[in-house]
Amino acid sequence: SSAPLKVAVTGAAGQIGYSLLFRLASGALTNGRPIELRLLEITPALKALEGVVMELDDCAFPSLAGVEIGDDAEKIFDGVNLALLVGARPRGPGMERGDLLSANGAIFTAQGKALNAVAADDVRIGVTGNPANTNALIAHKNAPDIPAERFSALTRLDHNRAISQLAAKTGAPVTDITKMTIWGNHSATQYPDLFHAEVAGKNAAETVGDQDWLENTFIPTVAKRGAAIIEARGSSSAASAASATVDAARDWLFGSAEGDWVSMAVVSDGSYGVPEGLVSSFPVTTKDGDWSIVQGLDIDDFSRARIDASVAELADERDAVTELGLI
Ligand code: NAX
Repeated sequence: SSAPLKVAVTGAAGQIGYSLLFRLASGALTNGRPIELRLLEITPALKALEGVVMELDDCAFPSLAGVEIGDDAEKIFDGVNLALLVGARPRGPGMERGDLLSANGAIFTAQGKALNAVAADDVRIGVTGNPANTNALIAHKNAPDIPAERFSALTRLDHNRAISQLAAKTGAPVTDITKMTIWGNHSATQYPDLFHAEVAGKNAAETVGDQDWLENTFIPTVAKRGAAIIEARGSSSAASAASATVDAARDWLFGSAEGDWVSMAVVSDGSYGVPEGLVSSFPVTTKDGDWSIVQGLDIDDFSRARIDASVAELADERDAVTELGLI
């Protein structure tokens, strides 16, 4: 249909927002279908956000049907079909993990409730703001009328990083890399899996044939890429995070490629021994706005231990936010 897709972005005046909004407005998500942007920020950031909107105006994007900004989630989320929750509280100096979880808990409980009250019936919610998996869990638990499968957290950046590293190692173009999987948490414990990935249709782990590289170079490089970007650039990944946010939303709404899958952190149904209800990353295929976890993959002992370690961290985070009364 040609009715504009209503897309909310939170933290719109931030670093990721500065890249994401222009990709969305240019039609990268909707393939040219008109898009209406609803931009949520905290009150002190609204002036900066007005400046960003001036720049959006100045692009004269043909697919941008309207922009609304504000600091009231119930107004901004009204009728949205997609909510990209990017804004979050970063860990400040001296902040303990519990402080970080409560600061973000306050944001994601409120936003979950607001989405529950006013979003469109077909809303999909993608969480980029960290700790992404647990923030998605909090939003989901505070939005009882929205089906659990409408919530996801972003592990697509990790997925894209893994594709890029494998392409560089094998000399294959990124388009030859398929069936990449990130399992678990979007954190340093994540498990990028080469045992099911393929390079030009051949098993990636066998093609690489180097367990030492897989274990001691590939996995840590992907898992610690965020820190390497901060070290090099002086600030955290922004354009790549925005690009992954668009990739994830586009595939979710419009479908993953035939013969391939993507990584998304979704509410577990117990697949692969991941406790039901945890928001954990899985290999998924998507079609018509729905995802389904790829079933039947053989998980060897090496992979089992890595998945279990990351899932244990997610269970700890869930227990911590349960104790804080956030879910
Ligand atoms: P910035 O600090 O540049 O921007 C965050 C914005 O969120 C700020 O403008 C702030 O005012 C706003 N904000 C805070 N509370 C809000 C609220 N209650 N409602 C609306 N807006 C609010 O961070 P940026 O670099 O853009 O990163 C945003 C988030 O993405 C961070 O949590 C970051 O850790 C996370 N990331 C997640 C990644 C992923 O792959 N899942 C990778 C990149 C990034 O690190």
